[in-house]
Amino acid sequence: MNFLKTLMGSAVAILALTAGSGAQAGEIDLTSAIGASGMINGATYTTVDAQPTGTGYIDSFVRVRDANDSTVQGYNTTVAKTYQNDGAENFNHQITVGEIGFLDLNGPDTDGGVVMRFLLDINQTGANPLILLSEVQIFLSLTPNQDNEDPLANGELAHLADSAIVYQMDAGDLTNGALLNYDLNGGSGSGDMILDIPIEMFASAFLALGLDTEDLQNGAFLYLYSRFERNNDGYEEWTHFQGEGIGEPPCDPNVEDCGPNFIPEPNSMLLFGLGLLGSAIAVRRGRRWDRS
Ligand SMILES: [Ca+2]
Ligand SMILES: [Ca+2]
Ligand SMILES: [Ca+2]
Ligand SMILES: [Ca+2]
Repeated sequence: MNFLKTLMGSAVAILALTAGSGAQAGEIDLTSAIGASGMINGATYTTVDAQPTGTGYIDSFVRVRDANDSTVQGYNTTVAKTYQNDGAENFNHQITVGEIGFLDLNGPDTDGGVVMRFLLDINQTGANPLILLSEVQIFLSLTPNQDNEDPLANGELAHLADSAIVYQMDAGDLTNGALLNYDLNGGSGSGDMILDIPIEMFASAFLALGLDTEDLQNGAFLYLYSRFERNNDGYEEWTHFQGEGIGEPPCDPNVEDCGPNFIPEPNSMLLFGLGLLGSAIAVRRGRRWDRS
């Protein structure tokens, strides 16, 4: 199919939909209940239960922290301490569109619903559990692991080379934000909020970077920049749900596991390797066969 053409048509529809629904502006309050949700500039922010981790922790690709600063920011790169990203490369690194992939939230028989889904895990003190996610910028770039940390004026895009913007929370309204409550999901490593970015939003970035094949699109490096205010205590970190790359049927969470990646503990990793991995591969192969 002509993917880009489909995307552009859908993008126009989404823009019209967003404009017509009086898209929420300003700060959305997600502090009171699991399942609370709000939309900012076409992306959906939803608080979630702790994800079932077994014994593992989420396998983040960007982790931001500095216990002494109330405002922290960062994007995924292996260049340690770019802005306030954590120095650990295994939790701050390049990632591609194809490695994250897409989910189809309403299944293949219903139009739309195809998103890239991120999971945010926040860590605050019990005494001061609220934190404000005050900016999100998602870019595609041809160059991984950049290190520009120029000071950014409010609303200014991060200075990333060879890049095109996919999504900005603060586009059109600097007061946009999502207020979150650590106490809804006490503890670390299992997630507090999901962010859904519709696939249609990628179209203009693909075009701007000249990525006109599925392979090129899947190979584009994705940067997730975020900024937090009222920060205290431990780090804030992002991972993603596991979707399928462009050209594959998106993962359908109604019938299969598209959950976030976790880091299994060594003993569970062994069990996984001996048994579950084999059946998981069989299931995934079966799914592809079913749909081809
Ligand atoms: Ca669908
Ligand atoms: Ca948490
Ligand atoms: Ca903001
Ligand atoms: Ca924190």
